[in-house]
Amino acid sequence: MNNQLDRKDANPLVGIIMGSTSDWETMEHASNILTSLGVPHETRVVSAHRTPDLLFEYASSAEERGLEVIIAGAGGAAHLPGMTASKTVLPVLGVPVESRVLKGLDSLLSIAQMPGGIPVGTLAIGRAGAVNAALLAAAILGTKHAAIREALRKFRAEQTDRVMAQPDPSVSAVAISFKDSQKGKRR
Ligand code: RP5
Repeated sequence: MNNQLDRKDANPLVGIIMGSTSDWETMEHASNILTSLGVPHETRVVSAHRTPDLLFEYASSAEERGLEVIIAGAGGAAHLPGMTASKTVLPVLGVPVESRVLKGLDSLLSIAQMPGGIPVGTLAIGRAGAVNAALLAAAILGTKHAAIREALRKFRAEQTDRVMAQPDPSVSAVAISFKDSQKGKRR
């Protein structure tokens, strides 16, 4: 297990919470993106079902602690994002973690189907959702923090450049399979 769990930058603007340490495999992608954009954040396990009092305390104190966005990832009966949203007016972005039995469809529906009045911005299931939650958090913060807005602009430009630099998919496919074949040989 990665020891980045329970990380805390000075003056974090984003809180990344998740229902279990088993969610880290997915949620670390959100943390990595925020780190690459220079967004101070904290990460920790807060479970809606196993630590409900901690969840209430975390969500209700988030604003006064200086957080501006919360990213909440959970799987299965994924109540963490919705319950967090019910205790704060900060924007809450929900990441449905892929569950073993239902492949994350349960997580997705649990997070997306909020009653009118308490919104959770729901992202895609799994890694793409975690990445996009971080990018969306940066976009929200970017309306106020110019440095984050510019970091996001740079990220997007570099992403475009990478695609434009390799327009021929057959060349990339050959390069990838060559890399894979070399990996085996080095071991
Ligand atoms: C949810 O139950 C967590 O968010 C996690 O995705 C899922 C399974 O948790 P563990 O049994 O792996 O702790 O609350």
